[in-house]
Amino acid sequence: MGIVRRKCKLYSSCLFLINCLFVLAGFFPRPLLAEDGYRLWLRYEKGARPELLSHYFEHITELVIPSGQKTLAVVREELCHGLSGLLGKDLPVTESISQKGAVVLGTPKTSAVVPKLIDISELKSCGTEGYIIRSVYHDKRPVILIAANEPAGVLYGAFHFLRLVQTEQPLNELSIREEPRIQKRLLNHWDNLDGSIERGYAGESIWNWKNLPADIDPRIRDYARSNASIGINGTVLNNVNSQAKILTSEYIEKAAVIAGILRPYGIRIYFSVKFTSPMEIGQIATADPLDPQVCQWWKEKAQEIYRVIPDFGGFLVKAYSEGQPGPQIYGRSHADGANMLADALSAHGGIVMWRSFVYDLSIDSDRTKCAYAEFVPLDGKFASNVLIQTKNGPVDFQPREPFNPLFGSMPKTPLMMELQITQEYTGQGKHLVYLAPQWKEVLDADTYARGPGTLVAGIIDGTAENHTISGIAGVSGVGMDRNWTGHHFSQANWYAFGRLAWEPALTSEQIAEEWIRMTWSNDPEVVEIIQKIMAGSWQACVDYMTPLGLHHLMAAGHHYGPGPDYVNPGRADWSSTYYHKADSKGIGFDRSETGSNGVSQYFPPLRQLWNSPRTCPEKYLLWFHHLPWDYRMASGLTLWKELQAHYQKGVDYVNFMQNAWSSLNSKIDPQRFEQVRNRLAMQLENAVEWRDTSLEYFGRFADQGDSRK
Ligand code: GCV
Repeated sequence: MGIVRRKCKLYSSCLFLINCLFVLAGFFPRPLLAEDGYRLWLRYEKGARPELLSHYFEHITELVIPSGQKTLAVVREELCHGLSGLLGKDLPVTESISQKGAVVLGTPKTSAVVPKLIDISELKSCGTEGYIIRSVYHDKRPVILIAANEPAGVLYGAFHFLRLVQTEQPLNELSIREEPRIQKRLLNHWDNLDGSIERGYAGESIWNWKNLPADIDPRIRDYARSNASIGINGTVLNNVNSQAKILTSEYIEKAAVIAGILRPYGIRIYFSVKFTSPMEIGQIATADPLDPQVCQWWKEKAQEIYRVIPDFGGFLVKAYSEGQPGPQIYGRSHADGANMLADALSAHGGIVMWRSFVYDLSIDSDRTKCAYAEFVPLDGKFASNVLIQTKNGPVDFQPREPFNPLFGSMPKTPLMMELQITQEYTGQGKHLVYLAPQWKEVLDADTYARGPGTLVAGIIDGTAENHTISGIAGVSGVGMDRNWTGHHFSQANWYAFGRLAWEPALTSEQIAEEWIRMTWSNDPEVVEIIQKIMAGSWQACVDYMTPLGLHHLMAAGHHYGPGPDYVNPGRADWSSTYYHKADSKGIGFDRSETGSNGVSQYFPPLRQLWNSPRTCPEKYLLWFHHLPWDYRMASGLTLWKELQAHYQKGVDYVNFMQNAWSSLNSKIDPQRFEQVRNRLAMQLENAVEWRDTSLEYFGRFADQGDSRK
């Protein structure tokens, strides 16, 4: 009895202790979990070489920032927070410069100090979001000046400055002038109003619709900070597979609260809208874009939105695609639909982003050709506040696709590019795949649309075709997971998207290095090894999933594992066999002149180059050609052998990534190290499965003749 009582006492003491720990953890919930990935690239940790920073900050002893403006208030907060972490001490903040060295921030309108330190006409060319960072002297004291025309520019300049400090760059003789190349730099959330996320791999939606407008999750503010730090200035809150409910007064009120949190960070909100909303929530019998009642309904809806969200950005529309309704129901065109919405928004400065992701096989039996066929004839017919939002490639965010032939083919219409940050087809939240090289391949591609040198990036930023409006969108991978993106390395894709949206000419290596230094460490060995891991990770994914131009071989529904034999009974183009067309004669989709003639949608000389297997780059070979298994590749191997070699190369690279990561054991915090290690192990298993399943399936055809081996 006595023993039992003592055990009970011991047990309840333990429980008490555990409870105490939980209570304490409640008071200090996050700092105890210092390295869980929540802080993303804004960790602001004191570096391993504090002497470096003390050297630069020896004479810089205060921050001079004007007060009274909301964006400048967040600049002040971020700089104080960031520098305090990085320097290990707090710098005092003042509004007027004293006899000390200082970091001075502001606009000519908000600061009396800024005009004393720079000829403000120099700022003219910086636009509303650009900035200048410069080392100057004031009364012989060193000053780092961060000046812009508008507070948003100061915000971006402040984050740039923090990045320099975080990545241990020299801070003397600064002379930086930056301005974003693309105007609308948006995340697209495929978040549903019930909290689920289409193709989301990092938990539920961060928009807590249920509890808004009463409860505001502090996470939304951290979301805003993170986006502002990489220059993102807009976010579409809801899924393109939209529900009319987003346009009800109840949801507009909720969204207004989110808009209020994002506003000081320079971020506007946008809605994905459903074309039949006037019927679903407006009691109108039609959604015909030429019906005056319908036009009036959208106008009044826009007015209602702008009354509560004065800086509302506009609408994103997925029309007549994958079950979403569109103007075609009424015999109208994409232009009729887009222009009607554009008209409703134009008085308020809003835009319409009309997606070109359509693939009605009755228009062309080759899915890659459908969007071009529908949209190119409409060039010049869209209102001036309409952008056509076009996925990077003509299919659907495959591991690798040639650029979408719409780029360059609609010179009278601004085209936005849609990239996918969430890794729907590239290992979701489980595989380490750094996507910046994929995006760079497309941005840097020469369309030849207006002669050599007409890069996709120039079409997107408006310079190639003289557009005054430009945009780029990334389908967000953000969710409620503590580290935001599921895989710690998927954060790099969010980061890279923002950086490339700001400046498409940055290299993927530059971006990776910045991100590694801020997210992991400035230790040269860590930087070098993680650089290597990231650099080849996309090509590895292409190799173990869909090498040599193969595409869409994922199993049904989830788009994760291999399913080369998958046949969808309802739709040919939702079947893997439609894309690879493997048979005893060979493999690949013939889009040459003698096949579907998909090559004709590209400008010369690409059209001719890609038309012949001999001049088509091998990375796109089976995208454009159906070739015999014993076709001789540049390496001298048969196509079948080459395919096998690529699958193996992909697996080998994952092996390499695993070993390289393990070598960092002592240099990375245990929590993140283990999580990445576990995912790499899973990635290796998956890569092997991809290789084995694909080769087993293709081998059924390829191994039929001796010469093919
Ligand atoms: C939001 C692909 C995805 C869908 C997505 C669609 C789109 O088909 O699998 O989940 O729907 O693209 O971009 O509209």
